Amino acid sequence: MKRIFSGIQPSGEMHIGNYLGAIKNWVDLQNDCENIFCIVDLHAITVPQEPKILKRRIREIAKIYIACGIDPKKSTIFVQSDRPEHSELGWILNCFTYVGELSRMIQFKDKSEKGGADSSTVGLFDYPVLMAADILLYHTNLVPVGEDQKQHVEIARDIAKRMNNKFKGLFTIPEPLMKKETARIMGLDNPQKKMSKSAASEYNYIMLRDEPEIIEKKIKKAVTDEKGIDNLAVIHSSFSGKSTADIKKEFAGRNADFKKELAGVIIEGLAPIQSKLRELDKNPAYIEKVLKDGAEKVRPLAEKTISEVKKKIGLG
Ligand code: AQP
Repeated sequence: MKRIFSGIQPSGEMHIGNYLGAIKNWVDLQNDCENIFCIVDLHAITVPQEPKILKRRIREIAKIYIACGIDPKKSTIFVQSDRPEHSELGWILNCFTYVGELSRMIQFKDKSEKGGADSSTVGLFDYPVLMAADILLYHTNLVPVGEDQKQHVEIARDIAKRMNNKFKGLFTIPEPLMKKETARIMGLDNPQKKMSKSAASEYNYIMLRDEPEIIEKKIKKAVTDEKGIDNLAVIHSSFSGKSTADIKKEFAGRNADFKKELAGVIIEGLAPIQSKLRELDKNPAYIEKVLKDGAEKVRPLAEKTISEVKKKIGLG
């Protein structure tokens, strides 16, 4: 059985790009693979976070995973910082990674654009190496991600191959797994760029907890140039199951009707998730238990990998 590992940062509220590009695909894979889904809080602190908000968001991501259909009986859900082996392996991998290859990472270029690379944290620069550690620690076969993370899975493969060349059979080489249609959901207000929780305007995204009136308002304001319409059709199709070609044909030249119908489709698609979220909000003890059990469940595998790696490279 193939092992899957993926994660989301608790760095903001979850939007439908995260859902359609990542979580929905995880749910679809859940019965055919061994699944490990992480809440990557150590990645979140690569940019400034407010401690109390971060703590709340870690639990929020766990709730979102479960509300979207990740079943803790079938899949392991845990918090990255609850397993120290991620940081330990991350450091070791750092010593087998070149500054040159990290300098080519698009996410770092994008995220450091505002303040400049010199005032970005080393953690932000090193983000892909920690992600490589997350993946390699569990001998992951498949990493389901959105397109923005593909380059990071590729560097994880490069590091693993480099270390396997030197120390035979150390790591499993992971493969990225993407659903072409939803790999890149674009911003509603700017379809040239991906939908992003850190976007400047709230009209960029639809959050999983957005109320129906907010969803209607945001869709009403969405840009409808060619790229915008393509993106809205992909969103419609992912929720309704209709093909994008049929949707575009049905609503050709009728943008207002299209937007009305689309808002309805999203509201309907998110309703069961929102209802489950409200249920989970009332049961914080259950979430704590899921996370604690998850961290215990992955412990043997994480400890085994780290001890093998240390032995092979001459440590410990
Ligand atoms: N717009 C998107 N379309 C498809 N997939 C997406 N993902 C993110 N945005 C889109 C996928 O969601 C997973 C979790 O992402 P993350 O929170 O760990 O990091 P991110 O990619 O940095 O997400 P955001 O929303 O863009 O956050 P900020 O604004 O903080 O940068 C990943 O699998 C990602 O590919």
